[in-house]
Amino acid sequence: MPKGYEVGYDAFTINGRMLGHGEPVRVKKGERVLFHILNGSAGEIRSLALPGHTFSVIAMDGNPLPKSVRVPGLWLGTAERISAVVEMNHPGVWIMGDVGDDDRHHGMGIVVEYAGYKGKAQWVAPKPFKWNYASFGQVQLPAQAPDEVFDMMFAKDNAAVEGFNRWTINGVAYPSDQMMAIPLFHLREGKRYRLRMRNASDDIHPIHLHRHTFELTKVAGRQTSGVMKDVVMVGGYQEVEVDFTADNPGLTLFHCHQQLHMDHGFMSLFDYA
Ligand SMILES: [Cu+2]
Repeated sequence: MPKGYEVGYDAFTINGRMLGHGEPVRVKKGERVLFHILNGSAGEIRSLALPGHTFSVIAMDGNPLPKSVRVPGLWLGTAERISAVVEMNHPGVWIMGDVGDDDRHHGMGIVVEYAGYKGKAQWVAPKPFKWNYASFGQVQLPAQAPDEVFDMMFAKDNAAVEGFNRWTINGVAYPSDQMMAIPLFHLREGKRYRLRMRNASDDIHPIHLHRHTFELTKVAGRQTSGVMKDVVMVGGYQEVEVDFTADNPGLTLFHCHQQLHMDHGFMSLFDYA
């Protein structure tokens, strides 16, 4: 099958400025700096590294983690938020930027400048690292059992909508001309639900549930608990399970946060009985 169209980008910014423009982040040796990072792109997944430094992640999507977890770099799907502390213990003038050279060369970075240091900002590629949400949770403590499980299969019809891919959840593409489509998933207030999501495509989907916070319970076969989020990336051909309590009656949209996927079917509606 021919592949569908994708969107490309020419310029990338942090706080509205491309790398090399705007003011650097000015720090002093010994400081602990808390970064609140939001991936505000409509369609891009981002990485972020700062040469010679590590990130202690303390919160995801605004929810504190059970414990802080130190990682060499960050990975954020569309609309994800990470709060992380960086100990400034490696003086110099550095580029904090995307590990993808092409995106960084097109602006995705910001200069971190230590007091007393001048000159051209340096980039050093970090050692490869694998992002796994389960590392941020509690492995030994299984999540509470749900009252009901919803199985969800995400699939792609290549180039099916005027050259763009069409996306389906359990075989249904959300109709683009009907904002109030028929709800496919029904909730009862107070019950705990598990979404067992299976990605039958090779794309990564940053999945978002409106009006609720979910707990990650299984990521690619790894049990976890205690990580509360509202966006989670489901990798290509990966399975992810999340649990949530139905505690906010009303119509609730569930969708992939990749705008192009959402525009072509990747949404579904929950309602309360
Ligand atoms: Cu998607």
